[in-house]
Amino acid sequence: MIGFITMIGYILLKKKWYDVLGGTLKAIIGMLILNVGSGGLVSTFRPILAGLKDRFNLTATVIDPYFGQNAVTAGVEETFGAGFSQVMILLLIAFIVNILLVRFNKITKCRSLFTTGHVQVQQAATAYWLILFALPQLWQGGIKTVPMLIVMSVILGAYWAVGSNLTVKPMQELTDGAGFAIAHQQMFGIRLGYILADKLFGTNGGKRKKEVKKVGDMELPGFFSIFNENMVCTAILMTVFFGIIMVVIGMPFFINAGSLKEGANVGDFIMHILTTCLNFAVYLAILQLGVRTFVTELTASFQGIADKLLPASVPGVDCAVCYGFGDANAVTFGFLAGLTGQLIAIVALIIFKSPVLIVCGFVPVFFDNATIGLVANEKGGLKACLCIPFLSGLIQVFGSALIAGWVGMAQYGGYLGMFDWATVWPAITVILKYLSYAGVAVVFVLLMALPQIEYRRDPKAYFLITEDYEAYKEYMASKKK
Ligand code: ASC
Repeated sequence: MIGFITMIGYILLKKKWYDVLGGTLKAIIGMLILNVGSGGLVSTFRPILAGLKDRFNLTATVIDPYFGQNAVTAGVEETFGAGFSQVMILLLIAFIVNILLVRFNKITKCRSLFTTGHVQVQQAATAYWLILFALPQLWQGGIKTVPMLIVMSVILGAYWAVGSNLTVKPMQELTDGAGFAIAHQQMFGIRLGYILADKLFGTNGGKRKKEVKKVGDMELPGFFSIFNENMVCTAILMTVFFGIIMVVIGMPFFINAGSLKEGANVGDFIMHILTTCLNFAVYLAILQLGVRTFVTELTASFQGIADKLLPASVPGVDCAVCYGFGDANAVTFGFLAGLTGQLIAIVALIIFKSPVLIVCGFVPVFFDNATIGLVANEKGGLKACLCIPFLSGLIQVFGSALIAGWVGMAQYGGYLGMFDWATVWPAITVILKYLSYAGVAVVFVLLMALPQIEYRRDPKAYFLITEDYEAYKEYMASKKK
């Protein structure tokens, strides 16, 4: 998808054929490098967190996009006998809705296009289940499912357009105008974190005189100065956190899983813990290299699309793309704060004997909270970078427990669990469930109102921020005087 968009963009900019080829290859390779990094993180650390479930013999729902997708596939086939193909049609129509909303952004004010394919598949599957749960009367079977798919697509497509649009301002500020938005699973979380960080810990839109101490501004003395170096910081913190978790899970688990040999001793176990944990820093470094490789190609070529096809728009990309910007340590701090929040929430579920138990999955706890922490740090400094992801961790677990239990996904063992899917989507499901068809209109209107509200606060700045960031900064500075 990223390669295709880059190619179209450069062709529209009338670049020479070999420049189109070179740029497109660089964009694809950068994206593949990013996938090596994020895939490595996920495949190494997901089994460890999921191992907690086996260690304590819990019947629990894992919050993770892949577990969620498997659960939905199983549930949909069992309940409706419909296969995954309907989900793919839903995805396609929703994507067209997103394109149209951006194409007509003089009216809709939507400025960003969702390009993160794997996330679209996961979300289409989950939205399919949630909407059918709320509006079972939509289900007619055969050709009569067309109206159902259209209703679903309008809601999902509006969520993609509006959600990624909410991240435009936080991302332009974080990256000093790199020209992309986030198209992922915590887009409302990003904007909420941005607003809360500024209001609670920052200058409150310039109204409060205050020096915001960001993660990168900290001057750590003596021994602690080594934490200023991102690789060292990540390596030490991950070794402590995941080291403890791995010790708690115990050696037999890793022997069973095949990552330690039969008859391994304590020394082997310690070596395994060290290499696993240090690999966190390795994958993070790979991920950032991938970002640097493709971001400039994608955003430069997207100019062609913004000029000719989708005016004043930016591409919406994977949340990991922003880890190449801002204070690198904010990624690590945000993650650890979110993990702490999730673990506390899980203990609370156990203590209060919740009928649905949650186990944290790596993807929500890392990618949501690292992203939210990075944005919060930019606005509200270190305190925001720790407090807001902590809160988000609590919300992810409690929100997911409620929705997964209510809609019956918990019994299939997984739920998507990312921030927006523990907050915004449960709210959408409640509205649809209680207002029925009128709820569809209510949800659509509420979503579409968000870009309108942001636009009305400053119509000139609103499109300038994507069209010409330098001019936007000058304009904002002149407004302050
Ligand atoms: C997700 C998902 C992933 C990660 C990845 C982060 O939601 O399914 O594999 O986040 O996109 O880079």
